[in-house]
Amino acid sequence: MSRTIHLLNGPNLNRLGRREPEIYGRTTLAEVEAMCRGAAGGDAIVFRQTNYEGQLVDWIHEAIDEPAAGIVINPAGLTFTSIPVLDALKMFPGPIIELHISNIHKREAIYHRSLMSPAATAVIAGLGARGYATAIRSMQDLLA
Ligand code: DHK
Repeated sequence: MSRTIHLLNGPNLNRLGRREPEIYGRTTLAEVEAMCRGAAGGDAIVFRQTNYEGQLVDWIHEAIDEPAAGIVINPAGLTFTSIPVLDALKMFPGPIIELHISNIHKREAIYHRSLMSPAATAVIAGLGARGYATAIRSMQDLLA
């Protein structure tokens, strides 16, 4: 049975590779997507990015209704502010991996408290762009 993993990205991640490379590295979002598709093997990947909170909420609803097997989400700055994204994630019945390229706990205090983590099965932070492929493989382990 084919299964789909939804990989959702929040604001400013469209500029990955050009955005504060000393923090986020020089890998572009397109390169990240290719890495994820390579890591996914037989699983289908829905890979999306938005700068808008409501669009992220709508995509989580799509994952709920499909239903997707799992969600990997980097909510970016919405991690620390968005109750609507948290509320949507709480409706998803499958595993959720919260992903951050940087180690948010080593950064400024505004990045230390994720609103998303109570809804997450697991959290990955600080592995850089390679964390996305790690998240895909970890999601497959969770789904095994
Ligand atoms: C990405 C962002 O855009 C920031 O707002 C977060 C996260 C960190 C990341 O490390 O992927 O603080």
